[in-house]
Amino acid sequence: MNIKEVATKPFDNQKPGTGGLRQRTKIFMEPNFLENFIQASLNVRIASGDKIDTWVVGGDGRYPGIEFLPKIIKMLIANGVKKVLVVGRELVAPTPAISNVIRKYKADGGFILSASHNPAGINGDFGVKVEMSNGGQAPEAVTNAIYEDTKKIAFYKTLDISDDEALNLAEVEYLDPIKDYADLMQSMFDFDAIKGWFDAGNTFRFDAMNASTGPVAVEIFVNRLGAKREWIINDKPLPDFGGVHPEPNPTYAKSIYDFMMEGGADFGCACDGDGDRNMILGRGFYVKPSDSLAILTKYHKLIPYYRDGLTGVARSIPTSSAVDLIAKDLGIDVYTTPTGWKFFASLLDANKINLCGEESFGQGGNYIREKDGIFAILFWLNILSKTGKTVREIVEEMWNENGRYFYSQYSYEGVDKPKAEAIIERMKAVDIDGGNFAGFTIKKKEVFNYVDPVSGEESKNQGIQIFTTDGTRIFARLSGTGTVGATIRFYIEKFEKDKSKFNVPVMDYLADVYKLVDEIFEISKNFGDIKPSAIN
Ligand code: G16
Repeated sequence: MNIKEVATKPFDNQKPGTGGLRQRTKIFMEPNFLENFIQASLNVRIASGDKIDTWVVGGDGRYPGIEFLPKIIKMLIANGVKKVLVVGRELVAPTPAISNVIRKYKADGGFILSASHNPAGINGDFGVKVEMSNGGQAPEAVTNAIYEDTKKIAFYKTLDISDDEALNLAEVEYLDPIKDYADLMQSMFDFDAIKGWFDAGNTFRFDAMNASTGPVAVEIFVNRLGAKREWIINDKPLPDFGGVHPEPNPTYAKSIYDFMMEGGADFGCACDGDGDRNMILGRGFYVKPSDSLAILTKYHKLIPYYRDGLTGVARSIPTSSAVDLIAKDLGIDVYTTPTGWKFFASLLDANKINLCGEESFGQGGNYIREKDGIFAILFWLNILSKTGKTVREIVEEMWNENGRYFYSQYSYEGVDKPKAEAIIERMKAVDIDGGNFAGFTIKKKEVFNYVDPVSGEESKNQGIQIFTTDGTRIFARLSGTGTVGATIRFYIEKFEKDKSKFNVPVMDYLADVYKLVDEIFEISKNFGDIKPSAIN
């Protein structure tokens, strides 16, 4: 085959964020933008002596992934890849299913064409997640090296053949994205018990948000578990996700949220664009992702896969401390990592943990190296079917036993970037320990720096953490997944033991903490009369 080198020039906007490289779709479509990033990723793996014999390419079906596929295949083969495993003819599969393929077929790495929960289409976002042989995202050392390579790249390698020829090369194999993943889930959860829960007349609603999880959800919930077909909504994957913002939270998945708040079904749930995030809802009840992680930890023994127990659990540092109380009861370790699923990978690889999760609507385990929306939903269904309790009962019982962490995550999305960065920089530098603000006394402020307990790799400046003397915790960081301006995220929590207060609405309970954050971070002072665009 004719390998050719195509001259190219570096772009200055190819720094990978929390979950791979994300940019506006139109930027990704600029000549050589995709090619440069793919080549840089391969250069780094080749330079470090890694094998790149087998490579997986998958995606969440967003535009223009399928058009990018032949370009990527040509580059992979030209760079020495011997086998390209494409997940699904249409390139539609949830990220966790793609992670599973990498592990199952012992691939050396992969590319997932997805910008996750970001909107899709020509006016939306596109992205590439770079995956390692463990089925997890490249660690920071690798993404930093890729970024350095993008700054000096001079050419990329490709094949001198047509797109059609590339798609039909003998080296290219197309895999069924659904069966392997559905089989994996069936091997982990008690499908008979869940089927019994549906047979008993319990009602369900799953919103695939017009994205990648629809076909898998139909196979698992309807074909294998007996849910009614009409309970799976927005299940046809569309290249622009039908214009919705596919982020499963009360702000962007408002229709299923409202449906469930009005008591529409016994259990409701949704997944994001690439199926790694989930939202859990009971009849008239919303489960915060941090509480969800604590519940999964508490009930893990009901899940066949976890029958032998947990080795340890992990949460990202901005996630609420609810899981810590459960872990203490169980006598297992809790690790706290920076935001980003890639930080869990080394702990999972070393078997220090086998369950983990984040406030950003994600939980997962050691069977793959990505978070997994359907996994969390099946986990909940398994718990409901085994306990016979409702979602509300399960969560309220945990609060009654352990106390409740009132928790809120809220974001100012797409704000002026220099201003947002200046706010964080000022807070890093300022000495506020012992100071009084909005009726609170600051006990301690610190910058969160992380050292991976397995690899020793250091990740500095992962956010700002503040404790007040009354036990309130505030965490602040800039999002690493946005593509326009900057997004400032705040995470606040306060522990309550008094049961009579458990039903106070979260926003009322934490009202004075929102004011405190505004005052110390000078949000209104900088942005005027601004309201958070998403509040969970
Ligand atoms: C990605 C990472 C998650 C992380 C999230 C944070 O999620 O995989 O581990 O929690 O980003 O996003 P941000 O930096 O915007 O707060 P995803 O679902 O977008 O791939």
